[in-house]
Parts: sequence; C-alpha cells; structure tokens
Amino acid sequence: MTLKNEQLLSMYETMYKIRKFEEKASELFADSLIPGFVHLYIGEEAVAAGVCSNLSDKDYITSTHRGHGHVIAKGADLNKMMAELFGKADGYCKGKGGSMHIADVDKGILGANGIVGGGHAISTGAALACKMQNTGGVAICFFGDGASNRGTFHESINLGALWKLPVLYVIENNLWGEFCPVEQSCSDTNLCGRARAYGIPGECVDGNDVLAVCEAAGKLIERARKGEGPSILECLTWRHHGHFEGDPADYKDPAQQEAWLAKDPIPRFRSHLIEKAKIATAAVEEIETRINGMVEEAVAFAQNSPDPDPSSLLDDVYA
Ligand SMILES: Cc1ncc(C[n+]2csc(CCOP(=O)(O)OP(=O)(O)O)c2C)c(N)n1
Repeated sequence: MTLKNEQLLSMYETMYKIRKFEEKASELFADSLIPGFVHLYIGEEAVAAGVCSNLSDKDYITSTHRGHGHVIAKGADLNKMMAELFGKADGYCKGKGGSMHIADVDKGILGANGIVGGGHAISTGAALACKMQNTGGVAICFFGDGASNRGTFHESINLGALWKLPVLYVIENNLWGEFCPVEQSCSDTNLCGRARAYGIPGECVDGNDVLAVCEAAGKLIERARKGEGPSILECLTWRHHGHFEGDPADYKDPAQQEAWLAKDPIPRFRSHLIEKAKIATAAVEEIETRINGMVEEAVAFAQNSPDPDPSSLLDDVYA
C-alpha cells in the first residue's frame, strides 16, 4: 500500500488529536471538572484513525462507551465534544448526554453508546439503508472483545452476511472487557475466526500499527462498497488507562502493561513518518502544535459555555 505523505500526516493528525483530547479529559476528570464516567481510548488510536481514513461523510460509524477516538476520527468537533463532557449547553447533546452519547448524524456518527454491543444492530441497519438507497456508503461498527459476546453480535452479523450489507465489524480486542481478561470471557480467543460461521472474511491485524489497520480495513471496506458483503476485522490493541478514569487497573500484569506501552502506536508512527517516509520533523511538529492549541481552545469553549437551562430538562427526551 502506498500512501501519499499528505495521507500519512492526516492519519498522524487524527491519532495525535485523539491522544491529546483524551489526556486532557483525564486531567480534567481528575480535577473534578468533568462529571460522570469517562472511558478513555488512549493506546487504541491507530484503530479508529486507520479505519476511518478510508471513510467520507456518506459513510456511517457506530461507537461504544470508549467512543471519543471513533468520533474524532470521523470528524467530530472538539469544542462540542468537550462542552458535552463538561455537561454544558453548547455540547453535542446540549450537556445532557455526556461522554457516552456523542453523535453527529450529519457526519455519519451514529453515536457513542453506553450499551455494550449496542452498535451492532444500528450499524447493520445503517448499512441496509446505504444499500437500499444505493448511496455507495458503508457502515463501520466499532466494538470491544467483551461486546463480541453479546447476542447482538450474532444476530446482526448473521443478517448482515445474509443480506450482503456494506458493513465492517471492527473488533477492538484490547484483551480486557472491563476487569475480565479475554481468555476468561471467550471460549476461543481467535475472535476474527468467528467470521467462518457467517461465511464472510475475518482478519486479524496489529491494532497498534495504523498502516496495517488502514490497509486491512481499506480492502474490506472496498469489498463492502462493491456489494460483496460484510467482514470482521479484529484489531489487537491495549488500553493504557483503567477501564474508566479512576480505575487503577491493578488487575493488569505490570510486565504486560510495560510491553504494550513500548508498542504505543503514536511514537511508533511518528518514527515511521520521520525515519522511513522521510517527512520533515517540522511538518510533524506543526501538526502537534496546532492540535495542542485546538485542545486548549476546546477546554476554553467548554468552560465558557453556559450550563443547560433547568427549563430545558425534558427537551429532546420524547420524540
Ligand atoms: C449491555 C451492557 N452490559 C454490561 C455493561 C457494563 N459494561 C460497560 S463496559 C463493559 C466492558 C466492555 O468490554 P469491551 O466490549 O471489551 O470494551 P472495552 O471496555 O474493552 O473497550 C461492560 C461489561 C454495559 N454497559 N452494557
């Protein structure tokens, strides 16, 4: 796969933006400025960035409780995201949804989702809409190894395969579902191997290698766009933080944590850009400086946004 420098830098920008947004969210949560729960995507950035580099606005994604990375990679606005995390009126859900309810339908972001496995059926339905309306769009369903054990996984993939829908099911296998290691929740840890049961392709890639993710997803998405049906892409990765902010993750083996930190997708791709692709360090630094500024701006935007008016409490609740 040959990508132009511009495409490589765009993927780096996405990964770096996710990382900085998440690091800031972690800091603000620790300072009690963000209420509720936040589940951070730090360490898994290459999955969202690699997959979404193949998408445009006519394509859809469904996300998870660990959704900031997916929605950023699909083009969500950092200001509106941060305001939502703060519970402010200018947030994506006017401050009433929080981290697990960020959606931007115009950008094809069908929502983060507090229900584990909640995206399987939604993405399959979106793919059905793409097919019926002949838009050429595809739907991407991001979910974890834990969510791969929900009944929705089987029901949705079976139907998606039967109807040859343009959907890619992306399993982000970070080896843990909450506090449970994958070996204790999955009878066969070769998760992409489940594709055989549906007669569709299943592939597993290094989810910390953005180029590998981009290439594998690109091929499977192309296939879906051509009407050849869905696939499963399993991306092996690792969350650096606890399951949620505040979880010390002391159930993880420190040696394993250290080994995965050494495979951090961001410094790894940065070195690739400079050493292999021969991109000027200044070009990479320009991105980093710009994104750092965007994240600071998002915090200021959130802080300056008003609280929701109590009279709006029931607005948008019932349709
Ligand atoms: C239907 C449902 N069951 C249980 C939960 C509680 N819960 C929240 S996250 C989570 C673990 C999900 O693990 P995985 O799908 O691997 O995603 P990860 O957190 O590793 O990204 C669980 C059990 C939930 N939110 N929804």
